[in-house]
Amino acid sequence: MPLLNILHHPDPRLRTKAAPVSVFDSALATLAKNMLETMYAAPGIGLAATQVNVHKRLIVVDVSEDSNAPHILVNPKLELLGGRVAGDEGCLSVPGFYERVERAEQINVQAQDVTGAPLTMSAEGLLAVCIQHECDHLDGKLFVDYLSSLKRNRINKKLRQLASERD
Ligand code: QAP
Ligand code: CO
Repeated sequence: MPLLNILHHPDPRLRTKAAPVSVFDSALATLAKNMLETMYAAPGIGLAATQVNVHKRLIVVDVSEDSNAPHILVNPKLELLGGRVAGDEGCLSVPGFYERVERAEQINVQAQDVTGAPLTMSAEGLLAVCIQHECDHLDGKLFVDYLSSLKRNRINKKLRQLASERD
């Protein structure tokens, strides 16, 4: 199975708002499978379709120790419940940087599975944080948007530098 290419911040394509999925075909299932494989290979705990330059509302997450609890969420809708947690977040599209971000501690999620069947789940802790982070990607939002402009500008500068050294 091929690994997908991951876009890196500040690529403007990461700012695209993803469209709802309406066709639940084998191409969608293949995309979800390849996203999981790409996430595990990184290694990472979450990946949104936006990050592989597919602008559809699809995320994959797995925060388990043994990489054996994948969630594929299509057209996810979040309900933020009680509690705030602050934790260090990273992102496969912002490689090498981890910063403190505050999120809701508990959430409910309404989504569809890869066949289009409705799916609901509740999550807390790291899983809840990861789902919120990935859903942000579908709206063109990155964790660096929550940081001070000083921190964000430093990260932008460094990543531009690294990108220019590569090509
Ligand atoms: C989102 O991020 C997340 O910088 C998923 O060099 C992360 O999987 C939510 C990664 C933390 C909550 C907490 C990042 C891999 C992976 C890097 C990831 C890197 C290699 C990030
Ligand atoms: Co991310």
